[in-house]
Amino acid sequence: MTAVNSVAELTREGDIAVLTIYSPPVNALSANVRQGIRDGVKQAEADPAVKAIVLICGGRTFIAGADISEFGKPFSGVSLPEAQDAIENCSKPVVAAIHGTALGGGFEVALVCHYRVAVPSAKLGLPEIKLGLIPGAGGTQRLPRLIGPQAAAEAILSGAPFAAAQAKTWGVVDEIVAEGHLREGALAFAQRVIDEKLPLVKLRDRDDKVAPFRGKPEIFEAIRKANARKFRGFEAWTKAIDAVRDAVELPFAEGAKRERAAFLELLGSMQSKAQRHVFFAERQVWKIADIADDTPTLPVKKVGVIGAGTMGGGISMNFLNAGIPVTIVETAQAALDRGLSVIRKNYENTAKKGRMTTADVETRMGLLSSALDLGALADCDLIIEAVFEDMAIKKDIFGKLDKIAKPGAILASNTSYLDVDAIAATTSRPGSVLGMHFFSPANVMRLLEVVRGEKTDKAVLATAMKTAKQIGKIGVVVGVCHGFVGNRMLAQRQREAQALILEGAMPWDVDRVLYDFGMPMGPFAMSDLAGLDIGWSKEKTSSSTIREILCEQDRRGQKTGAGFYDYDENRNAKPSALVEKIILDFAAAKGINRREISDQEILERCLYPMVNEGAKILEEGKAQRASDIDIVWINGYGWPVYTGGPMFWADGLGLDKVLAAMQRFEATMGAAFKPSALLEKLVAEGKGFKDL
Ligand code: T1G
Repeated sequence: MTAVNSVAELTREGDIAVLTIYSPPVNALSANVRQGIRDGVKQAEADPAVKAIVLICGGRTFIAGADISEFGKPFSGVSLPEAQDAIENCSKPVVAAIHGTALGGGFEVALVCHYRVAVPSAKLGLPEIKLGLIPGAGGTQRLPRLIGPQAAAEAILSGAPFAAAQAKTWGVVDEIVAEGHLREGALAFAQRVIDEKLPLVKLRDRDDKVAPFRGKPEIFEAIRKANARKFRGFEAWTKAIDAVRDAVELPFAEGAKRERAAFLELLGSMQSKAQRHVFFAERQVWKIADIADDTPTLPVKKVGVIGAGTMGGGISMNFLNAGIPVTIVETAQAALDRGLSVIRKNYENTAKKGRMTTADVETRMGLLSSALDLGALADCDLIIEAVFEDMAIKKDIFGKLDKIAKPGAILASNTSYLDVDAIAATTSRPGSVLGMHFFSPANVMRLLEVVRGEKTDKAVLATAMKTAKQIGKIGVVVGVCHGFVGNRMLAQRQREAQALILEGAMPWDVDRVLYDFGMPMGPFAMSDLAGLDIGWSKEKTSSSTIREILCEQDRRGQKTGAGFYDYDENRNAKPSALVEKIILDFAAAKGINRREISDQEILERCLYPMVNEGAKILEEGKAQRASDIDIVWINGYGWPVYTGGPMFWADGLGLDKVLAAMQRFEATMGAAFKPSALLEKLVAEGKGFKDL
């Protein structure tokens, strides 16, 4: 065995050299790995006894891509293209042996090898688009030459990994070898290459898969059209399509040069910095400052859900999808039946779309039992209350659960706002109580705010976070305060949105500005979708707000065909002259002199107070880190990932700009805009939230 460097070693099996890369956790293409590949291949090539080379990785996976943590830092050492050239121009065949996830630059290294073998469980892919990038080491030029431009564009735009079997079908992988026997399989394949004198295949020389599409720009127009909506606001995707087109229209060298230039431009872009920030932020959320990663957790084999409404049903589906049995409890049979039929219908709709089989539907429904009595939850490990947002009701339920639930059971409330400590105090086991705040629709939205009570045991919190991961959620630990993190910040935006339409804007102006910023929809369209009458009371209503007036006129949102907007039969929204009149009359009655309000003012008044509230949340310790707040907003409300989330976005703007605006607004509109002490401190120190 020869050590090539600290992460690469060469061993010999007969006349085959095995170059093993071992750089945990994922063999990312750090400077050492790039150098180890180049030098290892050159050393093996120079050895006359060597007839072929196998490139394999130790640990959990083949190379999983460029080392994202190196991005943005000064480049050093051997470049990736240099390492790739050593392989592609090697005078001896190089066989990539793939397990785990060959992603991004890792896949691009495999593509310059002359052959590729993989175990069945291996996955391959080009996820660069998720980092605001395009493949930057030949992926956009070699993959189309292997599988054609449409399949390659789909793989690059989706960023989704594909299985070894698909890779074999495409010819991306030449052979699937036995699971757990990758090394032997790769050596046997390499021996065959030697014995049968198979050629040194260079994908860059292939033309048969791209030639038929030359001179047909309409193909790329179609791909652009098909993806425009999904990628609204993003930058990298059109460059990815251009690069694939170049693979069809240009010689390899020219196409590769243009790909590299586009990649480097995106690497320096704000969008890519934002999405790389989110990549690491999504991995930070699981780390809890005072709880060790290996804290023992409690078993969650059986879950109880109280309430079969929209939330209770959606919450139940998460566990059923993960194969965990659920008992759902309601107070009345009709409500229970309705809840169960909604769950079944959701699954059947998914099956109709081909995303699951009818057998899956029955398997999931088979895990679901129901009852009208809380006693049915006595043997549950985790019980999630998802009833009406009323503290008295929740206290009553937790008081009863305390007597019913088995010792050690975790009692969670799905409350969106309320004081989890007060709920816990109604039990004799506050250590077992916390909040698990799902976001509607609960079976779709990834975010789960895990509300840590004053007395929540560490093992209970760790179990809730582990459960979040198990059901495919991204869990964020938040502290007890009104609205926790997401809704507490949302309240700031809602207040300003309502004020703005009295002062001079119209709902469609506010919605347009926030939609153009990148939100999935604006606050008024969102209210219409959710229903304006949530929490509205026919008996108590007194035309005291625009919303009350709309509800009084039966304009309760999309479900009544009218709310802030008028809706046609296809639920397409359009501004309403009637609502405009209601707003003008209401403002006049209040003596408000309306004025022209700029888009910039709308944006600043809706978003800066949210950032300021986020700063207060950090000051109060209700979130562990600013990037957790970014994760909450991206995954709970659709904040555009290409801005990195509210706190990263504010850092990018410059907190001094946010502070100055808040001070301006405070001077004219009062205390709601009072800057937080943390915001003032950071600006005074010339720092950002990232420096916390
Ligand atoms: N660079 C640096 N660190 C990485 C990394 C990477 N590419 N991938 C993972 N890590 C770290 C991660 O931060 C975590 O660290 C640990 O590894 C385990 O990751 C030229 C330019 C491979 C599917 O986008 O998709 O190549 O928190 O918790 O759930 O064209 O990691 O433990 O300290 O996610 O088992 C393209 C990104 C880069 C792949 C494993 N490649 N990684 O998932 O573990 S751009 C990617 C993943 C590129 C080329 C371009 C996943 C995974 P820590 P993990 P996992």
